[in-house]
Amino acid sequence: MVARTHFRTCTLCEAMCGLQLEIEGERVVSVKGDPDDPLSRGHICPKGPALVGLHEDPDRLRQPQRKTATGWKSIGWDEALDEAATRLHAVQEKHGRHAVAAYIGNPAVHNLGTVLYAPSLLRTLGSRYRYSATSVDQLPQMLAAYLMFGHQLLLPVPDIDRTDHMVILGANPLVSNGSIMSSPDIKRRLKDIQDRGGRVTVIDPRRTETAELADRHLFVRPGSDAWLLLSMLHVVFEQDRVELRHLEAVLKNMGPLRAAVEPFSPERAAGPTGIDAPAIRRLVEDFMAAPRAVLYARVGVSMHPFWGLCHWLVNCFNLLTGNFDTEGGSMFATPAFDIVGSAKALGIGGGSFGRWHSKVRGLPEFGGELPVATLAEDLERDDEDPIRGFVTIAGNPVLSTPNGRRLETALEGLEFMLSVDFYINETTRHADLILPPSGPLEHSHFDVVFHALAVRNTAKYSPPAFDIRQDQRHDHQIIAGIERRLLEARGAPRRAQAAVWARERLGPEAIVEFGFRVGPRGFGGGLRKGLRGLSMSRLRREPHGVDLGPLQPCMPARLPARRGGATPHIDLAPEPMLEDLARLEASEHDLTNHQLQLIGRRQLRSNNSWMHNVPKLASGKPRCTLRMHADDAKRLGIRDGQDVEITSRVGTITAPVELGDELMLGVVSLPHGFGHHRPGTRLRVATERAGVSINDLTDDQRTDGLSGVAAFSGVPVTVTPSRPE
Ligand SMILES: Nc1nc2c(c(=O)[nH]1)N[C@H]1C(S)=C(S)[C@@H](COP(=O)(O)OP(=O)(O)OC[C@H]3O[C@@H](n4cnc5c(=O)[nH]c(N)nc54)[C@H](O)[C@@H]3O)O[C@H]1N2
Ligand SMILES: Nc1nc2c(c(=O)[nH]1)N[C@H]1C(S)=C(S)[C@@H](COP(=O)(O)OP(=O)(O)OC[C@H]3O[C@@H](n4cnc5c(=O)[nH]c(N)nc54)[C@H](O)[C@@H]3O)O[C@H]1N2
Ligand code: SF4
Ligand SMILES: [Mo]
Repeated sequence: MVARTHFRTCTLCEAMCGLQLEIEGERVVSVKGDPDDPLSRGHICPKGPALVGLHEDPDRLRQPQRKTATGWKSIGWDEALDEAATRLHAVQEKHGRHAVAAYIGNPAVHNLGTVLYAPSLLRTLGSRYRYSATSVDQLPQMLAAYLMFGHQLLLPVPDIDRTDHMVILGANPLVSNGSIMSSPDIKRRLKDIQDRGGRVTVIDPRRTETAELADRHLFVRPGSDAWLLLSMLHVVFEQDRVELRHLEAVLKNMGPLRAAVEPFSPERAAGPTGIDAPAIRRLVEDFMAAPRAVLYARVGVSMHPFWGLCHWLVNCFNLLTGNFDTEGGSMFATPAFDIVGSAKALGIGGGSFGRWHSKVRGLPEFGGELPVATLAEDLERDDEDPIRGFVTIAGNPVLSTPNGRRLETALEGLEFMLSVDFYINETTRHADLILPPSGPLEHSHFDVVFHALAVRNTAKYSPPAFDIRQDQRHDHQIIAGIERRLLEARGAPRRAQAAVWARERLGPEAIVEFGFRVGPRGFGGGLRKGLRGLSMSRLRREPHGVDLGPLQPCMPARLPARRGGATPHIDLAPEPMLEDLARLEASEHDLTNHQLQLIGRRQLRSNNSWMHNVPKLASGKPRCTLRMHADDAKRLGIRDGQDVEITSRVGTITAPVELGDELMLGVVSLPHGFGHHRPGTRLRVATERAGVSINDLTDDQRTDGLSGVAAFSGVPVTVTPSRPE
């Protein structure tokens, strides 16, 4: 049997760990961290080796599946792609262009084929009803980037390898392995901060795994972070400690920002946040005293009704304390494939906000899509402009978006639903046709997204570990295949059809190569030197990847030209943010006057909703438990380990309770991505440990008033001991 060693990037999370696979014939016999990968330096987590479980999973689909009266039936690819295009076309012919909605899930950004090909299909579909996991995730960060810097993809990352004080707000990177901060081996990187005399502070309603490692942990009341951030900026102004460094000339609206934060003293923020004023002042003092410091915030402050404000304020705090675009502060990656520079060519664009609004609740469009919290009510509409067709690519919105029960009912009313996915899961079971792409070891990869969000500039290409069988297709082939047939069905010009055909034939590598040639424009000379000679053929010769060095200052050169001819600048006080402050002030007393608040909890062996079918990851004691403070439990007459009923405005679920002292009083926590008991799925391992879905409790009507993004965190709930049957 032929034995070989294969190196590749793990695509399961944002850390981009280098993997070293030993392969004998058709079998992977071992998976280890690749010590020569310049970013991950040998690190992996338990999910890396689980790629093999995914590869070998007997439940993973390889051939197109058509739903029939007697169950799923395998069909050929030509027939399947023809059917997909014909039926989408028929729905649009009958009900109009906007009658087909689409949802793109999280793994789509971890897959080169979907990243590069899906935007074009969406453009061709031409519907304004586009949704994605962005609006249950990083949209507020993109909104802040769009309004402040002029480009939705200019997302700063913490320069963790050189900072002296890192403040982590609403993120648990020890478990999530870092997000909008690709930083494999995060534990070591955080310990290195401490070893060089620096400190780590965590601000979180739960004493998380990351908080355990930190030098300081502050409990913060869920949903109150905007108060905290405003008061932190208040202190900077009050003490006259604003330090602008090299960006002074491009910063606009300092006066309005100063006026906006004036009313928010730490003394006032103490009430809503639950953090006393001296602790807030000390936090800011320590931050300003550190030679290099960075404030980093992630989904914990992106999932409540004021998350739009938070990421604006985080950027302002780093900017005003002189920790922006400087070593050890909040910086931008300058990747070989510059997704910012290439955004237009890829059909992604620099951003847009509020060009249209959802029909039922009037939530704003962002970057061409609507908040997914409106998906169910949009599908339910029965007016002159109904949605009757639906496409999902790499997503499981029934488990991952608010009020999943309402959504799954709405999916039943469609005329045609198409899913590009390799599992029959809680969402795709509703499809009429499932087109399964190749698995993660069967396709090539170059990370155009996460190289751009990494704490160090590197570049790496992974060829497929295994060839696909004759009867399999890659995501990019499926997506381009549908698009080309859709154009054909519409009688589009031959030129347009030929362009899609050419892209399909060329494959994603050719587009990456093109990206290397055209980018990166406007960067400093040093970076250009590092990139000289970078090409697909060089990357193919360097299986561990290429190191392009630490993050480098790149501002203001990288700021894009503004609409209407305004010069590139950084807006410290965008109008929509200032306007939203009134809503925040009006909520001051709601926060301290609540019942129990439910928050989420990511787990190391889990990955949103879709890795629960790999036996090695699913084993161990059940993880879908409600964590609660023992004092809250006592008050409510709840015993450790018993089943409890958790009730919100939209539903009730039952889960076992685990007591401890790691949660703030009044806060309970449940992981997301479970609830695999729905009938009709083909997830034999996951179904055995089904758990319950937190998103049967989260409320589609509870959104951030600014961006319309789902407010998963801090959901008001009641918890009662479960009545025995
Ligand atoms: N309550 C609550 N809800 C949450 C969150 C939370 O913290 N709390 N987190 C939110 C966040 S941050 C996110 S990103 C979303 C995720 O939400 P989704 O993206 O909707 O859900 P996933 O569980 O990632 O579903 C991934 C799907 O993609 C398929 N898939 C995997 N790889 C590929 C591939 O290469 N190609 C194709 N075509 N399909 C593939 C899988 O089989 C699975 O069906 O969930 C959100 N939901
Ligand atoms: N193992 C594993 N890794 C993952 C994933 C996974 O499902 N499992 N998902 C991936 C995805 S899609 C993403 S987006 C990233 C997310 O990466 P992270 O942002 O690091 O995600 P979480 O671990 O959910 O951390 C959010 C933290 O916010 C806290 N929190 C909740 N509400 C509030 C609040 O109101 N204020 C504050 N300050 N904190 C709050 C929670 O207690 C939690 O500790 O992780 C990725 N990595
Ligand atoms: S940390 Fe993320 S990238 Fe690294 S092995 Fe685990 S899942 Fe893969
Ligand atoms: Mo996410």
